[in-house]
Amino acid sequence: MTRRTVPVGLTPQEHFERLELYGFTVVDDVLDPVTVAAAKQRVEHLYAHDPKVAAKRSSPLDTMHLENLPAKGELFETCFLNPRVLPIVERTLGSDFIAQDVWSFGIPPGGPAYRLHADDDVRTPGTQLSVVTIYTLTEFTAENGGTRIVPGSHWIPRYPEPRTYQGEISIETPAGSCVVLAGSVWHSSGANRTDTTRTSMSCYFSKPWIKQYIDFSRSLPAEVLDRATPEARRVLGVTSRVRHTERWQWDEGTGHPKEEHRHDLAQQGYGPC
Ligand SMILES: O=C(O)CCC(=O)C(=O)O
Repeated sequence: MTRRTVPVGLTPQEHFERLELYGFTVVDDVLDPVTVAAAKQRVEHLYAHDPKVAAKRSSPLDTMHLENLPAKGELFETCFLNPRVLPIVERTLGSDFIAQDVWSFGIPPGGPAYRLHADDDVRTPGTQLSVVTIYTLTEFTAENGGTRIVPGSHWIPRYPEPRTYQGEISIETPAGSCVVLAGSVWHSSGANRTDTTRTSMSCYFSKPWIKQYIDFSRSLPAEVLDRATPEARRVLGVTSRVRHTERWQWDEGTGHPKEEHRHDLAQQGYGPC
């Protein structure tokens, strides 16, 4: 049985406290086994066949990184909205948080640990600017590349050096959990010393005024945006994108110019809506 770094059955308040104090928590059993199997099959297919994964790799030991996941399968259009995880994100970042990107990291057999890093571009100890949520599609262990972190390092007003630190741990948890990290805690994927790939899907959230890694309003196919719920559209930043018209011409709900102005705007040379 997989060891668990964080006990099961914690309340949202207890998760929030762990995140605040230690910079991480793990929410148990957030995905059922059928969903885990379907997501794992899909991401592993994409690791093998999506040319955008290969484009970022120069060795079979390099991490397999899928970006813009909601464009890559219906399952991924809502995976980042888990109702047991989002309240922790909301409590930490405020109700207007957005997704920077939804991605997947696969650590192949023999893959080395990535360098310890923090995801925020500035250090703001005591105020979180971002939260990483990593859904485990295989178990995470110290052997297979489970996320390593330095608990409490989000309180330190500088970035890590490229070395190991005392107190560093590997997060261990079964498939179907969600590892929640403060974006500012020193962390990375670990080394995979097993013969199977460590698989995950993640959403990286931030305050709404931080520029997104990807503009989902333009990167997602129209049919994906059409079937997105109001909550998904807000989290994907579709309704908080920077206007390219004057305010009175803009529909905040859709993240596009108001229908009645589109023709005139196009005539005036405004770019595609
Ligand atoms: O996938 C992991 O274990 C770590 C992910 C990570 O380093 C990140 O999201 O910045």
